[in-house]
Amino acid sequence: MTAGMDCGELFRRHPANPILTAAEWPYPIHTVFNPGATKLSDGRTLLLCRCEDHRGLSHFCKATSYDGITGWQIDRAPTFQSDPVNFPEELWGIEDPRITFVPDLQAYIIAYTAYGKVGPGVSLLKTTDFVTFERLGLTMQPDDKDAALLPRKFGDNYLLLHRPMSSDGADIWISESPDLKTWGRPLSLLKARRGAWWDANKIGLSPPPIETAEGWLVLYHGVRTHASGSLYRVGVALFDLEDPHLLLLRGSSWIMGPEAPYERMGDVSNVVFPGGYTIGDDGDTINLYYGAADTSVCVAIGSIKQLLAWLHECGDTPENVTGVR
Ligand code: BMA
Repeated sequence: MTAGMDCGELFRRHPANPILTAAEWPYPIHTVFNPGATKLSDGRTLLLCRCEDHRGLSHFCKATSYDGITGWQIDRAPTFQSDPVNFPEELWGIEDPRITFVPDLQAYIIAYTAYGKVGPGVSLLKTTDFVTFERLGLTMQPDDKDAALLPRKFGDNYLLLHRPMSSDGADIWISESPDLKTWGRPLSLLKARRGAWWDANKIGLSPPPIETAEGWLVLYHGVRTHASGSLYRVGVALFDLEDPHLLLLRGSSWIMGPEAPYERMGDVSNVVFPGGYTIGDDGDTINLYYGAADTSVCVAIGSIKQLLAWLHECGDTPENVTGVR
């Protein structure tokens, strides 16, 4: 284990990228990006995409594909839209869905950003078919985003990772709920670093945590702010399987950053923003779905084994993590 060692990038971009753009959409939209993802019981990959319309407001639209790369069937109208009359927290749209299948409920729980006057907040949706949806409402008070649910209860409670803004910065927190409606016991889980680090001052959960035999792999985005704007990159940490509050390892270098032209240029340049993944039949291959430059949907291929090996080689145990205040 070498603190600060540059261990390189871990995801391979698919040559078909970008796999979805506004040009393919069956109805007028401006951009499509930051999708949530899941694999359906019939083997199809489902992406719940964030689509920005020509007013600048976002809604969700689903696309399904048998191979997760090509042949996308896209809903011919928005799949799920904001309802600002009944849910004022959605006045300016809904953004960045993350999907978790919860076996106990036999349902998908989608955590998303409800964007309203008091700022972005985390809301939850429940669905079994991605056709009809039940709103479970705002979890905690805004400003909060970048949330995903873990797929089962730990003791009596579900656990939600999220990113509240506080006077102390933008770090990842974890909160619990017995019923997905009442949330409490917020605890700081992973802190942004400081200074020149790639993940200085602002981090947030990327897709829902990936369950492995060694623990929960948490991919997170780090935001480095420069004179010319922000750079969104992806890093990785590992948390205990039985108690996800416990950090086991954290990488020091990023594992994916904007490099391809479709990531370097777009509405918001220099952004890779993963929101979902599927795991291959081998139990190892990760298809990581991400928004590129807030403009298109892309996929990059990785491996659970490689991520774990990389963390053992390049990651730091909590007492050795540097750069955090
Ligand atoms: C974050 C989120 C994302 C977006 C990113 C880059 O704060 O709002 O939806 O992709 O900024 O603009």
